[in-house]
Amino acid sequence: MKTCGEVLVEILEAYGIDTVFGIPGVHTVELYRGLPNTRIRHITPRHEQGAGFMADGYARATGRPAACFIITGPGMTNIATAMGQALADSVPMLVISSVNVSNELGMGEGRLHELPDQNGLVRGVSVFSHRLMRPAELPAVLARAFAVFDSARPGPVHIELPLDVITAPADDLSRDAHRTRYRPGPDPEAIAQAAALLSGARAPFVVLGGGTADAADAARAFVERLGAPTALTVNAKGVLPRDHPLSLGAGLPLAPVIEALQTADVVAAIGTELGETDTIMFGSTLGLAGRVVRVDIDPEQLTRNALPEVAICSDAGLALHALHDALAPRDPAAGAARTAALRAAAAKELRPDYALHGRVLDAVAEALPGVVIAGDSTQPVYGGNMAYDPAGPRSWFNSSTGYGTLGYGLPAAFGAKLGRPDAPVVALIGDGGIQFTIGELATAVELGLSVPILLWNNQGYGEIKQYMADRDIPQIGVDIYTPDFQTIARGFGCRAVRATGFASLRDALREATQAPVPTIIEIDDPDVRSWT
Ligand SMILES: Cc1ncc(C[n+]2csc(CCOP(=O)(O)OP(=O)(O)O)c2C)c(N)n1
Ligand SMILES: [Mg+2]
Repeated sequence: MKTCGEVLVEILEAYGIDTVFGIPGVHTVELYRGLPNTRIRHITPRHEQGAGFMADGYARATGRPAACFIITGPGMTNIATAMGQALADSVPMLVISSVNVSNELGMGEGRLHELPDQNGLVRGVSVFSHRLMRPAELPAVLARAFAVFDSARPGPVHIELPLDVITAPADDLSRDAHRTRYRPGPDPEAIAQAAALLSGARAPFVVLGGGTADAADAARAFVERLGAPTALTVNAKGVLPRDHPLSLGAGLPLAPVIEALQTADVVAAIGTELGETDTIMFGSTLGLAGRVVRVDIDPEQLTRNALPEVAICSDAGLALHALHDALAPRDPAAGAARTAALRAAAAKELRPDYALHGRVLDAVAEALPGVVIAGDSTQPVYGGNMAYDPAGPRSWFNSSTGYGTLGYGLPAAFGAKLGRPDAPVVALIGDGGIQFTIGELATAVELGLSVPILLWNNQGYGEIKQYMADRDIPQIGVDIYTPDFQTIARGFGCRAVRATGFASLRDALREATQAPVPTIIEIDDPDVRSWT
């Protein structure tokens, strides 16, 4: 007789889950009993936050969700931050956990790992959090989770199994996957209205968001037909080719581009929440003067940060196809000229340190064609958000957007490498951020991941130090003790080198992708300014 825990992994396999990140405990061992009967690979991180960040990196690099197996209580509080990041950036992730015995929940009797209300705690960082009360609920709740991943705005989903349910007999359950397999398409009336509005625009402007990451062809055809300058949010980077005449590249947060967006007579915002971390307008509102067309798969997102005149609730790719077909072609020359002028104006606004970060990242892309860069929340990531244009989608993502947590970049790169083993994958993280999740180096050594880790060492919490200085606030708590990362890396079994110039960086990167373990490539911030 198979238990609910055993059957669960069989159903996960039917849904195409091939990787699970987890640290087993006495409450989750029943999930492991059935694993050898499947082709699912189990990865053991060193902290549940690492599990969540790895699952996030895996999903962003591949577009497919991974699962996490997490113990009751501390496992769930540990992964909550990673779920918060995934929720903010619409990243699919399936978190399966245990919870205490169902008829004792909420009693506060001090059971091992007991929380007063685990379900309630996790609800705030998930699309939904379901407590499985009997094995028979399993097929329906997994179908619901995958309906979110396949056909809605994705995000983390949590399913918790009470200890008595995880061990309950479940042999009779169907192992079939029930997938929605469709993407909701646009209403023809809304498309007609949007096309009329866009056709009449004097100087339209397009913003593409992360919702277009898998709709690059449709996005390109649409903006070419409309002939509009097009800005990309961080999570849409690479959707238009970097040298496309209508692409504003990474320049969205720069003042001339923001101003063009704010003053355009018609704006088309596709698959974006128009959030403040993409416009770097912390605490202020974007304020669009023009008429707005929005496309989003989530109706609530259609109303956030800018109320649209035409709201199209649809998959981005399907709506872009329909809009393209409904629009009469416009002369692209005017749009291209506006784009070139905006690009030139934006380049002048780019801070010199951010321009330098862009050059460092261009050197990474030159050394490693097709590179995927998973970044943390560190200065060269902010710089890259404004100055680096990756060659394609799903190849630049970081935790400076949305939830904005530290410690993401290292495990996210490892997760991305597990999802795309043939692609060069690089982590970009600061000396502060890496200390949040540095234990995951052991995981990557164990797995033999050839991941170069660009460690941006400015001896402290540089961005916050600068922020305090700019506001005349005493710089307290930002000059932290800097350990010897070279020795630490070697102690973990990693390689460790220093980059001393652009050529040395390129060589180090190429060597690191051939190594059987991760390589820390340390870049000293003051030195990099004199790199040639
Ligand atoms: C979990 C968490 N704690 C605190 C912060 C606030 N914070 C944002 S950037 C930053 C500095 C990070 O230092 P480092 O990783 O060395 O990057 P640097 O700014 O020096 O380039 C801090 C403390 C945060 N974003 N996330
Ligand atoms: Mg630092």
